[in-house]
Amino acid sequence: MNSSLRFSIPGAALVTALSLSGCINASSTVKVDQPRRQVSFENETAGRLFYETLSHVQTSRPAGENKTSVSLLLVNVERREVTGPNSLFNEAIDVCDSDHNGTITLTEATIYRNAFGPR
Ligand SMILES: [Ca+2]
Repeated sequence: MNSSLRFSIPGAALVTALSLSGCINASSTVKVDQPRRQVSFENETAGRLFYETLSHVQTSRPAGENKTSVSLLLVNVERREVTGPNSLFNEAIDVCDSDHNGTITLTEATIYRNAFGPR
């Protein structure tokens, strides 16, 4: 068998597949997360209120998702970014720890629960 013929068969198959499908589609999903930030609580009650509210927020809100699509003539590329649980935790810390001193007081946890907790 001729070596140039052997290498042209996959190329011909690719051209045939592309012409039959009409375009090239590529999609990917990337999970984006970050390290969980350290935080301390004024007391056990503050910690419990924070985690109960965070649990409620996580179950009532769908995971963050960012979708980017690019289409050029015969090429369609789609990329999805899904936010991980540490990102949601850090976001909750940002909201709850209103003075950003790294300690969630009972007052801060109570305000967070009243704003985002179960009704
Ligand atoms: Ca604080």
